[in-house]
Amino acid sequence: MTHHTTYPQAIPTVAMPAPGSLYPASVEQAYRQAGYWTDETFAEFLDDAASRFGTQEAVVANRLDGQQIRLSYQELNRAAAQRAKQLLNVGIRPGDRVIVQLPNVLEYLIEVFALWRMAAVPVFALPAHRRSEIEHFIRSAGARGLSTCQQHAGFSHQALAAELQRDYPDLIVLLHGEDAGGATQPPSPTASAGLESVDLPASHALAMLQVSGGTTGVPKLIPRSHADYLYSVRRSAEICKLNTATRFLVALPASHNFTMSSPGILGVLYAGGTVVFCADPSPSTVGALIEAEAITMTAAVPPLAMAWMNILPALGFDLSSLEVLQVGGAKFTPQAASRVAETLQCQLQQVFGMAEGLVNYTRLDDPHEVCIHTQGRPMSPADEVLVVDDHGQEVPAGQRGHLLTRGPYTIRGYLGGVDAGSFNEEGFYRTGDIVRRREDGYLVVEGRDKDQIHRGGEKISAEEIEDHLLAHSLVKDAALVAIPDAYLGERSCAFVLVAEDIAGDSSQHRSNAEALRAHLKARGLAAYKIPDDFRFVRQFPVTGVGKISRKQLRRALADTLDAQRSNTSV
Ligand code: OOB
Repeated sequence: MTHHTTYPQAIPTVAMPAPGSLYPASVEQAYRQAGYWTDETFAEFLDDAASRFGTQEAVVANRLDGQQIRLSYQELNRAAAQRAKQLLNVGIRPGDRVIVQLPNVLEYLIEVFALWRMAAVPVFALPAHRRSEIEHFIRSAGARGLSTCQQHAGFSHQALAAELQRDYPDLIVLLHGEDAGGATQPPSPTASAGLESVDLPASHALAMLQVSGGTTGVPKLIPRSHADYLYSVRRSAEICKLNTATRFLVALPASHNFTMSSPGILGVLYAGGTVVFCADPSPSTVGALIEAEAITMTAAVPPLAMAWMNILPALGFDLSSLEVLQVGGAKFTPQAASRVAETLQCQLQQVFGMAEGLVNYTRLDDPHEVCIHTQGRPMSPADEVLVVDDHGQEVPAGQRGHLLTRGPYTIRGYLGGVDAGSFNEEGFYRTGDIVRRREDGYLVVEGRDKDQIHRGGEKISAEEIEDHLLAHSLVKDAALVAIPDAYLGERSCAFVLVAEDIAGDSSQHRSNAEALRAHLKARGLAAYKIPDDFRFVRQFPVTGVGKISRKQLRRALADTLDAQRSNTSV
C-alpha cells in the first residue's frame, strides 16, 4: 500500500459507480415495490423537513468560533442553500467528492447538507484522521475538495491541508473558521451561482462515501445511495420512536455512521426533533448540556458510556429528561450494561451496526434481559442474516458462527469493486463478526474473525499498521494484535521482528519502541493507531502455510500478561 510518489501529483480520476449499478436491477425493483426505497434524496431532505417543521428548532451547536447558535429548520435549510451556492462558486461541481473533516460544530451540518444540495458526494472522514488517511481518500475517491477547519484538539488541520494542496495542486481546500474565508481559491468567474442549474440526483445514485473501520491495509470507502441510506434513517427513527419532542445529544464524532444514521442526526431531523452538538464528550460538558437542553436521547461507545456512568452521577446535574442511552460500536459487557439504569436513570438501547449497512437494535419495549445480554436484532424485515461455520454451512440457533448479511441498505461492494473476501457469490457481506443468533432472532456478538482491533470506539486495521512498521529499516516483520483491556475493550500490541538481535535487552527495547512510535507518527498516522505496546521477538509463530499466526501471538501475550499478573499479586 505504500506508494512512492513524487509530488506534485494530479488528483487521480476515479470513476464512481453509475446510478443503478450499486445493487442488481431485480433487487432494486423488489425494494422499491416493497416500499423500502423511495424517490427521496438527500438533495431535498432539508427542503422537505423545512416545509414540514418550519420554525421548530432543528439544531443547537457551537460554531468554530465558539459561539452557540440555534437554527430552526427553515434557517438551517437557508444556510445550507446559501453555502451550496458558495461551493459552486469556488468550483465544486455536482458529482465531485469532497472530504469533510470537521469536529462537532454547526459548520459540519451545514457543509454536509450544502454538498448534498448541489449533488456533490461527501466523504465522511473522522477528526482523528491524519495525512495517511486523508491522502488515501483523495486518491481512492478522486476527491477534489477537502473541507476542514484551522485546528482542532491540538492538531493543525490547516497545515495538513496546505501540505496536501502543495502535493495535489488541484485540490480545493474549504477552510472553515475565523477569518478563514471559506476557501483558499478565488471564486471561479465561469461558475454559475445558481442552484437551479444543478440536476437533482436519482435516488439510486451514490449519495456519500462512508469509511470502513478498515480490515485490510487502509480504510475502505463505502458507497451508499440516497435510497438505501434514507431507508435506514426512516426505519431507525421509527424503531427509536423519534418525534418532534426528541432532543438528541451528538457526543460521538458527528460523521460516524452511528451518529449520522442510527438514528442519529439524520433520524432526528427526519422526525422533526432537535440535534444538540456537544463540543467534547467529557462527563461535565455532557451533563451540563443534558440539563440545559433537556436532552432526551444520546449515544456512546462502551468506553464513553462507562466514563459517563462512573462520573456523571457525582456531578449533580439534573439528568431527568434523559430517556434513552444508545450504546454501540463495540461489545458492551452485560456487567456494564446492567449499570445504565441505576447510574444514569435512563433506558439502555444496544446498537450493533456497521457502516457497510446492517444495523441491529434492541427495541425500547424489549424485556430487561434482552437489552442487557444481546446486541439487538436487525432493523428491517428485509435484512437477511446468515450465521455460518468455517465452511459456509449455517449453524443452528444458539451456536457461534460468522455473520453474513444482505438487505435493503447493505452494500454489495466497496468502492473499486467487489472483492471475494468481503462478499460471497450471493451478494452477502461478510461482516467479519462472530455472533450467536438466539432462538428469538436476537444477536449476541462474540468476537470477530478479521484482524481488526477495537480500541474503544476506534477500529484499527492490523495490516495497515504492519505495513507502516515494515517501512522502517529496523523492522523485518510485524504483527499487530489485540490485548484485552478493561477500559478500552482492546488495546494494541505490535510484535516486531527486528533486524538486530535485541530481543530481551530492555534498554534497547525502550529506544526501539520510541523510534517506531516516532516513525509511525511521522507517517501521519492517527494517534489511536500507534501501538500501545511493543514486543521485540526473534521469530514469529507460523501457521501451516507459513503465515504469522495471530492466534498464537495472542495466546503468547495472554500467557505473559497472566504471568505478570500473578507475579504482581504475590
Ligand atoms: C459501527 O460501525 P463501524 O463500521 O465503525 O464498525 C462496525 C463493526 C462491526 O462489524 C462490529 O465488529 C463492531 O464494529 N460493532 C460491535 C457493535 N457495534 C459495532 N461489536 C459489538 N457490539 C456492538 N454493539 O461501529 C456502527 C455503525 C452503526 C451503528 C452502530 C455502530
